[in-house]
Amino acid sequence: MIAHGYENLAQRKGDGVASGPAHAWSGWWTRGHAQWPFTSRQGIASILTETQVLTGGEMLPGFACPVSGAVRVMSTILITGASAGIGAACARAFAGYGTRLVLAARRVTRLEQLASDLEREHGTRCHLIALDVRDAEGVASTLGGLPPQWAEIDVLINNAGLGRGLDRVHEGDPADWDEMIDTNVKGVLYVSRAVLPGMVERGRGHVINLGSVAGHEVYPGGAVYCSTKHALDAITRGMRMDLLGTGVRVSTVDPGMVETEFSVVRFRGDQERADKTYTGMTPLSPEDIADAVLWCATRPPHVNIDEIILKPLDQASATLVQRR
Ligand code: NDP
Ligand code: 8X3
Repeated sequence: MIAHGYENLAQRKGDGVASGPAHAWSGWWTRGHAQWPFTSRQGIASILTETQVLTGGEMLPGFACPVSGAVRVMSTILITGASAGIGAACARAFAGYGTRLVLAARRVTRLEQLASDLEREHGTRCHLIALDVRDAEGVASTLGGLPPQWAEIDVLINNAGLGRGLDRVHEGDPADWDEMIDTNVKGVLYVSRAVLPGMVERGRGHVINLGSVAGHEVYPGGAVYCSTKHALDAITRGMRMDLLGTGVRVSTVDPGMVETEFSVVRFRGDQERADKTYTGMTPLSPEDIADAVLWCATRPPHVNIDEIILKPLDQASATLVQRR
């Protein structure tokens, strides 16, 4: 089996994709609809050696190298909103797996710090882009103008998003509504529109959206934020239908309460009010979410994880929270 995949790789370089968890001595070598598991240390080593020879030392894009340390998964992952919280945690998780990262956000200084940490800790190669996902033209030109070595995105993590306030509809500020809708809904569409054609052309790729329990429930003061996450849920399901048969996977990871800068942003810098959100309960960490995102991305090629909903043990619904 291993020899078969090896021969295909030798004959059709660049045509195959393999993936597998970094901590395990197993993976899937695939070409077209065919798949071969590889499970032995010896088998992986010989495939990798040949791959490196074929590509002049560069690993094939998307080729997973389940050998800790020396070899890397060379997929390219684009993460929006990578400057904080869940996006930054995803960057760390994927860097630990050995991928290359395109990190996007408005606060580039933060991206620079993150990239420097990842380079030092994991040897990760990062490409940083200043991106406001609300800017349709900026998104199209920035993502359309990525340098060739960064242009082939294997996994898009649509994470950038925010809530503004907890006002009742009859008291809310329309500027807050615009910001949430423009970021959480239109931003996802703009970025996906720029990235998806390449995935479809290559016949592979994965879009992972950051939804929320707010996409499944509504809570007082959350009418507009919840509507954006309900819209995102519809976009995710519609995308999966539109992309059926293209080889592109579509997933959504929908968390409950996660302690990040989300509440500080929601309450416009009021740290005391933000802290009260998590008082007396144990929220999820950004790393918990990144773990779920990485798990979605590392399933065998024929598997699509549609949706993961994860909440703290102390949270039973959007509004029912156990506090001590
Ligand atoms: P954070 O506030 O910690 O991070 C939000 C990220 O989004 C930042 O990196 C920010 O970067 C980026 N962002 C915001 N607006 C824009 C924009 N216009 N253009 C580009 N980037 C932008 O929040 P979280 O990490 O918690 O949130 C990440 C995602 O997870 C969001 O979609 C959120 O709705 C979702 N979520 C969060 C939950 C929680 O409890 N925390 C629960 C469920 C879902 P910058 O400001 O530098 O541009
Ligand atoms: C963000 C968390 O609790 O406001 O999606 O829905 S919550």
